[in-house]
Amino acid sequence: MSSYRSRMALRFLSLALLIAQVPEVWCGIPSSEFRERRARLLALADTDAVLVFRSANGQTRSGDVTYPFRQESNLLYLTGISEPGLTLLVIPRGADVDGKAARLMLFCPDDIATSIKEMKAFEDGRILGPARFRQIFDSIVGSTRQLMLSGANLPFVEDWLNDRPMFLEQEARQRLQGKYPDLKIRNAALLVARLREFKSPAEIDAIREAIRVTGDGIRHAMALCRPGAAEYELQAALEYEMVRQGATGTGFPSIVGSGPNSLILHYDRNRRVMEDGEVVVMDVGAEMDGYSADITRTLPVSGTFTEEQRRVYATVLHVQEEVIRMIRPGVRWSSIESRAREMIGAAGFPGRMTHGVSHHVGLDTHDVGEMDTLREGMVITVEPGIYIEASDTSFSAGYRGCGVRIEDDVLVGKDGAVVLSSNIPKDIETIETRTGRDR
Ligand SMILES: [Mn+2]
Repeated sequence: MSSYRSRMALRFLSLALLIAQVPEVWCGIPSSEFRERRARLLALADTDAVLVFRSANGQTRSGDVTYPFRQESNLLYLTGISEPGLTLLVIPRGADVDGKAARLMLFCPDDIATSIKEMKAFEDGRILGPARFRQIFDSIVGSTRQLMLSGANLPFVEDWLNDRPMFLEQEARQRLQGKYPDLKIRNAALLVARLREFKSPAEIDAIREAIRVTGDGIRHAMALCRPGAAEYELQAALEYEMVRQGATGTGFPSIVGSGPNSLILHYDRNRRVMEDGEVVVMDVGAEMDGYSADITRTLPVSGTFTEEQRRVYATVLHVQEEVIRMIRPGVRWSSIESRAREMIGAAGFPGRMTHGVSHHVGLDTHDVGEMDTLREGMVITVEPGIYIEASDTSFSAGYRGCGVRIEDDVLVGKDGAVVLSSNIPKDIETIETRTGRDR
């Protein structure tokens, strides 16, 4: 057999294995909740609109190896089905399909359709073969005023040979617009965001579970932290606990930044060997049933903070606790943001918080939703930080090259904040006692 033919045979085999996999439906959220979400979307959407949600594309890593598949978050929110090749069509006014009215249609390959039917995961709509999409879409798009699209996040491809970005989706939209000049094409993600920004009890449970295993990972990493250990040893301990307890992975690449890396907000190389006298920032989150945790703890590598590090840490902790106390429905996001900056400035570190103090957390680590006023049912992070560059001569040497961030996930409850990650240690005494305990 030529090497080409054996390669093709191998490729066919891997394709066959892929097809034989049972479609994955996230197990933590009941199918009744997905039905409710679709009903709420139908009620929210304009009756003259048509909404289309499309699976994420698989991403090639190299050759025929792909990155782990992650479903597009809006389609995941509306169906719970984590498979490529799906299209969800939502027609609030209804359309005639084979003589019967339908408002929700899911287009998918036969094998997946069989499993979805067995799992009763789409009983409020019609399940149709992928080839039917074109036919049904063409029959309704001419009489539609608004087309709302949400698909794989593919804003542009860099055409580096010609030094220009290529906006593929824009091109696709322009073609459609040329065919239907009166059609308004909008972003369906903004509409779904209005549902996603409030978390149901089942979603809060999923986030709590993601936080619980993240906390176990942090405790494990804390115990192993010592001078001479590499950042990746802590990463391994963190992710070991997450995966061991059923997490599907991490919601984002684990950040384990020691010494100078503690200043790099999205540092995820994690290759450095940690030294005595430094701090290490661990910003991590497990993914459970599609939902992500987002927790940061900062440790003294040796198990004891220096005097300067202790002062920075105590300031960040004090600011974090104050912001958490402020949280309740009706409070403006801008007021918690400005209060945090004001306190950090007053403590002697003006302008040294180089990022926002809070964001939504959910299916996406940086989840969707408005950021104007806090409302009951939102889940947000509270993550002040202070970062003093090595070159910052307005501070004495002991402060320089040190970054501290403390981040918890908080439910905006009726009477105030419910800290979902409250049992992950952050007070100085516990941090110092537990760091390096298993050295
Ligand atoms: Mn965060």
